Amino acid sequence: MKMSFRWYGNKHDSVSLPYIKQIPGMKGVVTALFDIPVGDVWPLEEIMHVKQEIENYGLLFETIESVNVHEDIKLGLPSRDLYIENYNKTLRNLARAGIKVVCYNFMPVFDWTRTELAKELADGSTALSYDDRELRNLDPRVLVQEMEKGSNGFVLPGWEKERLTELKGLFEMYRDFDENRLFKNLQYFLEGVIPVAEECDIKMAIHPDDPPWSVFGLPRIITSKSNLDRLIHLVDSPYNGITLCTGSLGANPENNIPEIIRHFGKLGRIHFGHVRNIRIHQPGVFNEVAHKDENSSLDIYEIMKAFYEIGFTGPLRPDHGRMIWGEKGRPGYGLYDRAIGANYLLGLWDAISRGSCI
Ligand code: DNO
Ligand code: MN
Repeated sequence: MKMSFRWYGNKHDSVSLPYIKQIPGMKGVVTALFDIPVGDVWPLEEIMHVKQEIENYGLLFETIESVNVHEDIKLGLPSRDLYIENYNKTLRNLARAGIKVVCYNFMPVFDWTRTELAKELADGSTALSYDDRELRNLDPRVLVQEMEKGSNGFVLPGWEKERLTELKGLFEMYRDFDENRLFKNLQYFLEGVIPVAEECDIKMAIHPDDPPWSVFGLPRIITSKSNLDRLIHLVDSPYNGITLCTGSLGANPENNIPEIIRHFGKLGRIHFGHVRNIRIHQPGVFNEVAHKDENSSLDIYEIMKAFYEIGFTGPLRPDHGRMIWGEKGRPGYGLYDRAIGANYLLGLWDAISRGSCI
C-alpha cells in the first residue's frame, strides 16, 4: 500500500508540497490538471511540469484523481466519440509521464454532494454533512450557490460554476434516464477507453457515487456491491477497476465495506483506496468524522485489515478530513485532520502487518 495525499496544485491548494512531504509515511501525491476544461486533452508538457514539482519532493506521481468524463459521454450524445478520443489522448500522455492509475466517476450532473460543508461537531471541529430531508426541499440551483458560499473561496471539484450554469437544460436531458441507460453509456465509454488503458498500462478506477443513491431524481449507478459487479463485467479486463471509497459506499449501511473489499480485491479490481469515516444518524443523514472515532458507523480497523488481506499494493489515501485547529482550507481537504488520518491508517497497517494488533 502506498500512502498518498490529494493535492490540488500550487494554484488551488492551501496545503503545500513541502508540508505534505513532512507527513510521516507519506509516499505519493494524487492530483489532476484542474485548469483544463472537462473533455479537452491534457497537454504532455503540463503533465510533466506537475510531475517534476511532485518528484522534486521525493513523492510519487502515479495516480490521477480525476480525469473527468464529459457530460456528453454520460448522456450518450453523438459528440461522445470525440470526447472519448480526447480521453484516450489524455491517457496516452499520462502514460508517458508514468501514471499507473486514473480515477474517474460517472455521476450525472453533480459529483459528490453535501447539504452542509461546515457542520459543527461536538468537539468544535467542522465536517461535511448530508441530509436527504434537506436535499429534497432544495432547488438544485440553490445547492450550487450554497456549495460555492461554503467553499472558503475554493472551486470544489465537480462543482465548477461554468459547468453548472446550464443546470435546467442538463436536468431536461436526463429526464428519461434510468439506471440501465446510464449503464449502457458507461459501457460505451469503457469499450472506448479500456483497450487504450491496457495498451498504456493504466488502471482505470471508477469512484463510487457519493452519496450512493439518486439525488434530485438523477440516476446513480456506482452504489452497491451488485452494481459494482455489473460494472466490472461491462468490459471484462483487469484495467476496468474501482476506487474503493469507504465513505461513499458506506453511507448506505447495507454496503458491507470489508466484504466488498475482499470480494473485488480477490478479483484484482481494486486499484485505488479512499479511506474515510462517517457517522450515520438515520437513513440518508450522515456526517463525516475523524478517521479514528468512537461513535462512527464504519470500522476502520476491519477496513484496513481487508485491504491488507487482499495484498493491496496500490495507492491509498485518507479521504476528507474535518477542519480542526482553526484551519481555513478547502472543505474536506485541510492539512491537519488528513495528516492525522493518514497516520491512524498507517498505524493500523503496521500493527496488522506485523501481527501485533493487541
Ligand atoms: C470529493 C471527491 C470526489 C472524487 C471524484 C472522483 O472530495 O471524493 O470529487 O474525487 O468523484 O472522480
Ligand atoms: Mn472518495
